[in-house]
Amino acid sequence: MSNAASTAPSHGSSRDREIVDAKVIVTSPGRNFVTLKITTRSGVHGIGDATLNGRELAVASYLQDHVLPNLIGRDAGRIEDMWQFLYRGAYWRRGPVTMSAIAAVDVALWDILGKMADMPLYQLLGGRSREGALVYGHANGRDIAEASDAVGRFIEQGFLAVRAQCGVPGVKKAYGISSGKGYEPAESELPAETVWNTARYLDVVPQLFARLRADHGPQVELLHDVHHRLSPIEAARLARSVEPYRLFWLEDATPAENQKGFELIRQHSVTALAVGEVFNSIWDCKHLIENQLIDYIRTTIVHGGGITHLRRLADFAALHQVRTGFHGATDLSPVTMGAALHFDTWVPNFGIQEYMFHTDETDAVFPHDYVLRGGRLHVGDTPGHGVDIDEALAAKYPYAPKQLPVARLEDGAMWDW
Ligand code: CS2
Ligand code: MG
Repeated sequence: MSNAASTAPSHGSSRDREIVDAKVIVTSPGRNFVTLKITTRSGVHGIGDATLNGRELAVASYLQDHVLPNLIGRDAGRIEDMWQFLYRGAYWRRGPVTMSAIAAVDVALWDILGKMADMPLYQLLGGRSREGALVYGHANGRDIAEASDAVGRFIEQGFLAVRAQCGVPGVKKAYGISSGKGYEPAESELPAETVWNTARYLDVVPQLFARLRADHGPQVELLHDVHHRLSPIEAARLARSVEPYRLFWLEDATPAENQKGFELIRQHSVTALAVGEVFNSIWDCKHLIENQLIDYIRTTIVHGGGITHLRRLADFAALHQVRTGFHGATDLSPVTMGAALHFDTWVPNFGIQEYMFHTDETDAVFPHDYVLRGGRLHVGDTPGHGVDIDEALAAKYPYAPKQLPVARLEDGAMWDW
């Protein structure tokens, strides 16, 4: 940039950085995404993801009706001040809707800063700590044999870490099991109803991991997501029963509203624990982290207030030997994936990054420069976070209401999903 022609736009003054346009784009290329696009007077634009699965329009409205009017005329370079303004200034703090909206603004501003500085985001954060971010893929099967085959296919593709879920005998639609072309839980306009049986689940999971170690050996990292289905003592039993198979982590073993539950798991097991994809702020995990009740924190950029807040959370976690393991399901758009990968490339206490393939339609709407190589995702050197939106293409995929499923027990009572 320093030797750019004199006709190149200037970004030096606050007038050049003035936000002149901000808009919310809702698109559904295979699934719904909410994206914020902010443009400065000097013509630089940045984008941020604001997708909250099954509640997309609540965040779109929060941005449209309550945030956008505050952006116009402000200095896009005052990222910290903007974060404080939207967080403290709103009076109503935290919560997934608010924090996703704040994240969208924050990520768009970091994207703009990168473009103005002509630097990739990881460089702005402090530069590379690693060459690529270790990722885990999702292997699902209706039964143990099918799940093991699926793990094998990931290993053949070069994955070094794989999350494994399998059907539970006698349970019709278990969590994480695809109905055919890949796993996308928000499939219907009204929530699909699934039935849950804890006893059968607790029997099958150790058998699954025994088989996976027998079939695939000790090298591959294996992960499992309980999806908040167990009580603390059930979670402790599961964590103990899978110890011989050395899981990389056991995720969301029990709902985290009651954080005491994690002490109970810790008393009984040395299986590594991950939690936090439904958290929105450092305050949601402060107790878990400072008491070393977890090993990986999964809160990611889009639902946790953006890079500005996640940087604080990661630094706090580092003090307690807790590593990052960002959520990365398909409901997090490529914009979040791009931003997360820059963060992963920099953050010293990185653990792993979840990665599910987006559909070709989604990839076309959100052109990006990250690539998967040797089981790791690598960011490019495009200034900013390296992800853009093709607005003309996005307009071809109108919003289609979809909600996440719910779970019930066999007697019909509601259960945790
Ligand atoms: C899951 C997600 O990726 C995960 O670990 O828990 O599939 C989650 O259910 C969805 O992202 C919910 O939107
Ligand atoms: Mg999960």
